[in-house]
Amino acid sequence: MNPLYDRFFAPHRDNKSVFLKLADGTALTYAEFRDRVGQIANTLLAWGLHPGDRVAVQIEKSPDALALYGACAQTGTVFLPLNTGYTADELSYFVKDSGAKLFICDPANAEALDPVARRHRAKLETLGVDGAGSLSRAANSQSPIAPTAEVQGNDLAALLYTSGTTGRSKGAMLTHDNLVSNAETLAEYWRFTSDDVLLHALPIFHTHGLFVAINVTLAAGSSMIFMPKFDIDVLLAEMPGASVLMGVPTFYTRLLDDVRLNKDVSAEMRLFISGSAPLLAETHIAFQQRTGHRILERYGMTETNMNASNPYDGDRRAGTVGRPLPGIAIKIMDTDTDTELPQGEIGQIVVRGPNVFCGYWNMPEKTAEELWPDGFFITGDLGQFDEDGYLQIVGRQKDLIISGGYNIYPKEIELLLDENPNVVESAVVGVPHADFGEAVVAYVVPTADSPPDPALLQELCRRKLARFKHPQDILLITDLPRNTMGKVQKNVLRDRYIHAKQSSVEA
Ligand code: MLC
Ligand code: AMP
Repeated sequence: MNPLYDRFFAPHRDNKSVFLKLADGTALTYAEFRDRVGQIANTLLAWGLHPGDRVAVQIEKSPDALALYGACAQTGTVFLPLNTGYTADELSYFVKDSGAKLFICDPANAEALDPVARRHRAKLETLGVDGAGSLSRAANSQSPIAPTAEVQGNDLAALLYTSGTTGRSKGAMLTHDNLVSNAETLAEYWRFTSDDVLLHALPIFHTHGLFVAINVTLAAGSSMIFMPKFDIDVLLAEMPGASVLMGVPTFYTRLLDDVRLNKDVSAEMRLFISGSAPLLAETHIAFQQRTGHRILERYGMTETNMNASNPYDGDRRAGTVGRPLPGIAIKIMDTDTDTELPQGEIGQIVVRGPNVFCGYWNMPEKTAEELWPDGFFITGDLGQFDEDGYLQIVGRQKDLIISGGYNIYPKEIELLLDENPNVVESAVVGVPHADFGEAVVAYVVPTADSPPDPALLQELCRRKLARFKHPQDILLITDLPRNTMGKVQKNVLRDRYIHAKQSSVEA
């Protein structure tokens, strides 16, 4: 038995229908894709990988990148996808912490990442787009028929790192059963069939673009228009030939900013899905007015896959994420007393179901804190249920910024800024951003004698952190505002920044 491979890859062995429509106008059938999965699986075996070994990958979006995911499933190895924007410093932590046996990167980065792989004793191989790289080359001479590793439903299929409030990233361990159960639930809930054509413009190193988009497509045998990245011109040009779009809210605000979005261009579409960050009710309403489509908003996270969704039939309510998905329980808890709150009251959202991960890699204490013995996981999000059972997310208890659908933990940036000898302390906050929803701003308290140069601090961030984490502003401040408990009042800093911006615009 091998739940992920048996369910999503093996059945397509003789399936001659199209799996991927590619940017160069070519297409890949399911059968061709499954053969490629087999060739890459044989390559992993030839390289000495065993079930349970971690395969860390930082690669661009390509058919072979997807086939590598399938090959990890088939060989029982653990797929560890990493954001293509991460710097060598960031990657070093993931390779070390996971104990990855194999690290696959883009050929263009191989030289720079060789020291990282050597330091942590990982074998470094490459995979580029268009068949470049040592993995693709090695796979070309392998048989498409590979042995399928015997794994159980509770064995690990993937390790996805999510940053933590302490600044240290945590590896969320996702099992075969987690991934299979959630994709099957979603495919049915959103009525996916083999007639569907999904517009795939998301990155494939996160839950949204990988497990939601790819697994749901594989589960239903649908096709995908597989775009290298979000590109508004390509998206609008392809829309008449597609039926579903999955996107973060920035996709929808950018579409609305484009006059070419109208009822005609979206006439063949049956479903627009949004998630990963809050979709403003005004975006939902404007989209409906322009296209006649009601965006279906859902709620999920790395540790749990998808938890709640607006209905396919029935009322899709703007500003809510719908009801718990079938088989998934969601409760609203009082954070002080750990008791469940009645409908209508705001509290911490906790989730239980076959979708919920089995813990953080090598972090038993952290796992025990957030994953209770009764199976409920503390999401760190705050919400309330309305009288019809629709969940509304009203805020976050965790200190987190979401920019264009990417999560940024302020603590990670604060720790970096605090390393500068001329910085006493710092506070990083999320401020409204018209395109990305939120942007990063850092406040820094300088030492009395020699204040740091904000330009040098920016340079430090550029060197150490992925682009999407860079502060748009770094500002000096004499003291951080604190409440009576001594906790930094980030809301005060946020308001101060917004107010200063407004004043400068008015002036
Ligand atoms: C790009 N930039 C960003 C950014 N994306 N900065 C902050 N936040 C982001 N998300 C930077 C670029 O490097 C560039 O810098 C500048 O901003 C302008 O870039 P752009 O060309 O306009 O951006 P683009 O490449 O079009 O990307 C925007 C985007 C992309 C929204 C399409 O970020 C994206 O695909 N986001 C999806 C994230 C996602 O998949 N999240 C799912 C997580 S899973 P410069 O220096 O070049 O000007 C999860 C669970 C769940 O959350 O529920 O789904
Ligand atoms: P990640 O850790 O990248 O998986 O991000 C998960 C977080 O994204 C959740 O805990 C929420 O805070 C946020 N999120 C996901 N979907 C939504 C949504 N529809 N509305 C608001 N926040 C969301």
